Amino acid sequence: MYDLTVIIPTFNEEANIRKIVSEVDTVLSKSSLNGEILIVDDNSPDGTIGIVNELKKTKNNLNLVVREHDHGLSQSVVDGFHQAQSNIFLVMDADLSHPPALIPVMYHEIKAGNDIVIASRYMEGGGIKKWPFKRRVISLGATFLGRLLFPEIRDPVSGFFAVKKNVVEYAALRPKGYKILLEVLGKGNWKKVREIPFEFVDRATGSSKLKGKIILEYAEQVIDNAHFSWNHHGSAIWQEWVKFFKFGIVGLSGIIVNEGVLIYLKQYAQFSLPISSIFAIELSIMSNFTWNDIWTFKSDRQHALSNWWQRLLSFQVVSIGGAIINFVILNVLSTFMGIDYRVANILGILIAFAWNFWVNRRVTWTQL
Ligand SMILES: Nc1nc2c(ncn2[C@@H]2O[C@H](COP(=O)(O)OP(=O)(O)O)[C@@H](O)[C@H]2O)c(=O)[nH]1
Ligand SMILES: [Mg+2]
Repeated sequence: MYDLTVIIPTFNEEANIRKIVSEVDTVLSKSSLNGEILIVDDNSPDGTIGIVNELKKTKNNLNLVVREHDHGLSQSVVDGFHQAQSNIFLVMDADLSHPPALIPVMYHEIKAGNDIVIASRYMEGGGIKKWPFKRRVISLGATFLGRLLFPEIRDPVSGFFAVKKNVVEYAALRPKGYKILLEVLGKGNWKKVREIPFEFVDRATGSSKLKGKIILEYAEQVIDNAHFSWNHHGSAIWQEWVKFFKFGIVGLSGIIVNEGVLIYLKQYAQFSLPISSIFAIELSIMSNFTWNDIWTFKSDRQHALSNWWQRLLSFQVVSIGGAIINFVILNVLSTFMGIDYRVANILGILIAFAWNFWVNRRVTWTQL
């Protein structure tokens, strides 16, 4: 039994395969890890398979799976999960975009109790080198969609990650397309995830296999994962729906506070309308904050912005941003686009609500 299995999916990587295998092997032995290297190849017509078979003669920790059916990157990785001879799987590309030096770091993070460790491009210290503008836009779009499901995870579509066997062992993965990590996050059995930064370097040789069809498959996958969560209430996405729902209830309660305070101050305390309204709005923000802090995001509170004042301030600022969004959408849609102001306002409220939830989730009450 190995300490970990480095799973490398390949398709036509004859120009890179020697180098990646040797670099991974060096890192493993330098860090005294008894690691398996598992190449999962989709029956490449180039020299990849021949080279791996030749390397296998001198490296007995190197294994090869050649797939002949159901061609695809995610499918290959899942086959790798099933063939691996260890309890920790680490997935990385063959084209040297992912630095092998991070392997021991990720391994130790798993050993330290994390279920999933993601090498992230989109966090401080991470980045992407030498990527054409078009690739950046596609990647940011995919990341944004992924973050709608996992607001706290900065790079939910990274191709470089490690995972404990029991996270994926019985998971109903429906691998398709490129983004196997999203599938693992959506359907795997996990509690703790950790991200570490890295700089992605675009391949120097060979060509990318990313095509338009893969983008469509990704959109399908996001919807499938959202749908899956409706029947699996232990999943991270379901927990997110619950928070979204609670946040909505709190928002509705804020309307009552706002209206009640307004009527009280105006009618009984005889304040002017603007003054009454400012107090009413502010009190409803405070009340919303309190309910969200003790109810909606109860489980995130101890890890979130540690200081109560910081959370309150952050919530305030986000709420003001939400109010501005509401205002701008209402006015732009009704004044310039001729949309009925009542409809425009509802749209404004909904978009401001989504903004409030998402930004607060990622800033005010985030665990990371
Ligand atoms: N087994 C298998 N590997 C693939 C397939 N498509 C891409 N890969 C491998 O997956 C990794 C990432 O692919 P790449 O084309 O570099 O994607 P990019 O970095 O997003 O442009 C590389 O190691 C490829 O060889 C596939 O259909 N099957
Ligand atoms: Mg690549």
